[in-house]
Amino acid sequence: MATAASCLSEVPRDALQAQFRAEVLQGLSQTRKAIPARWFYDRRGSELFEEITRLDEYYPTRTEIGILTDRQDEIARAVGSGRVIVEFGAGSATKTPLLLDAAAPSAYVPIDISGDFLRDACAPLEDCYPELPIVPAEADFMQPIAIDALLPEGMECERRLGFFPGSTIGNMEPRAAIDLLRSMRETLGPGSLLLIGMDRVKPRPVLEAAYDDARGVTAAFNLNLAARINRELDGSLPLDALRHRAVWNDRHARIEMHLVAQRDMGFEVCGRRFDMDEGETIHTENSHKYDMRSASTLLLGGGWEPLSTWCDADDRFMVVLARAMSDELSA
Ligand code: AVI
Repeated sequence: MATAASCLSEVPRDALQAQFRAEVLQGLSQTRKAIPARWFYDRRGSELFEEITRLDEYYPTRTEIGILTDRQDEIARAVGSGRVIVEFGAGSATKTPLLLDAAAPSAYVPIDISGDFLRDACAPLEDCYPELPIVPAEADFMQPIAIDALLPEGMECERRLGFFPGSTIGNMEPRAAIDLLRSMRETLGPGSLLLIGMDRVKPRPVLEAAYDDARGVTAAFNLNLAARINRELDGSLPLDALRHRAVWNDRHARIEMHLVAQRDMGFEVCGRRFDMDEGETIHTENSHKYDMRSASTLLLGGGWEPLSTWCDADDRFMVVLARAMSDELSA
């Protein structure tokens, strides 16, 4: 019953490439150079991220999997069965089956901007869940998506459960995170639920080690963004003169990743010239961390009322179930 290849709704590659070009050129032209973190995830970047999730220092993935495993029964009771599960981001081979087993959905819709990654993620699920309609959508989930058109006939009215694991919400500035939550509410519709992973604030050494591991995988992940610009935008960033830095910003409750110039340098991207002084940085990622209060404030701002929160024994990570608020309440 799996219908992966046939239901892909393609995002025009040219449009995506034009957006990458525009955002990189704009980001490098700012006084404080910055490039949105979503451009990390070409094929190489996605592979490196998978490697990060297995690092000793990087606790979020295994902690969240632990919560989803240990609390599977409670989560199952809270979400009920028969909903259409919409996962924002290509499903992870480890997390998605935990939810599919718990929630017995009527269909599964993973949404991801990378068609290649989406196809790879769906193939094993199709084998494991031959009866489940799997409807991948290659799209930018930052915008509301009309998934009705993709669903098998008669399934348009089923209630939906959004799944957004991994604390990916933390990679957005609070304002953008709220916009995303609102757009998810629109994609999922009235009566929907959202199960979302959120990383918690914790001591600086634990956080900084998680984003600057001893094996240098996170450094390679960060540097791959510069390599991608060189590959795809005819860039000449000197990779050997850029160094990875991860630092906790207490005021904004976030880990920041930067690429730091090791010397004065000049380079080109798409024929445009840019300069960096020694010590100047390109800010490549924010990873916000939450306490109960800030998590709840963010969700309410995005139109979602928190219903239940599950944490691990060390309070490192939380999985929150929230309910879509009505338009009047969330305005
Ligand atoms: C995808 N995202 C939630 C990761 C994070 O922890 O912010 C990305 C990441 N960057 C460096 N390591 C992991």
